[in-house]
Amino acid sequence: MKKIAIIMGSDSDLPIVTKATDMLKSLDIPFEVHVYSAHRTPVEAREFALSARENGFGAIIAAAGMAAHLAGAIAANTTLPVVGIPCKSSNLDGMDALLSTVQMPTGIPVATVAINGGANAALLCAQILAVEDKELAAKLDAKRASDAAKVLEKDAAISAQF
Ligand code: RP5
Repeated sequence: MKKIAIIMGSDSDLPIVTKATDMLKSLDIPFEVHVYSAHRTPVEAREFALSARENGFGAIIAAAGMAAHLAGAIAANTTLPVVGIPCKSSNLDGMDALLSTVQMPTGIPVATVAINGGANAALLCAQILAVEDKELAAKLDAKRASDAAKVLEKDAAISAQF
């Protein structure tokens, strides 16, 4: 199976990234985690992106806050799918990072999840890998069924109160 790369702009993004690593672990998907910044370590971020495909990665998650150019900078240097997580880390409640991540120019896409959406970033990468992996697709189907069953349990509990 291909690996997932998770790059964060700062170690202060780790609480959001942990939501992604927890989800990847639960699906037995191999991954690596790194801190590379589009602004503070642009050379390292670029070199990682340029070599990611030959290093066995199938998709890259990029998590950053504030002027969040990391996902776009990674995407500019690879044709692997890049999933951006805008992190809430400033006085603007994450809107700064959301717009910086999602508003990519035509030709260099970044699949942007919700502000702080670490779990969905991992699930989207899992779904990308599952296109060619029936075992992983079955795990994703099972998770959906389990999640639905939990909601129906809550429905039964709530409706019984009224
Ligand atoms: C961004 O700036 C990082 O992704 C982080 O979300 C934010 C703040 O970084 P630190 O000042 O906490 O290192 O580049």
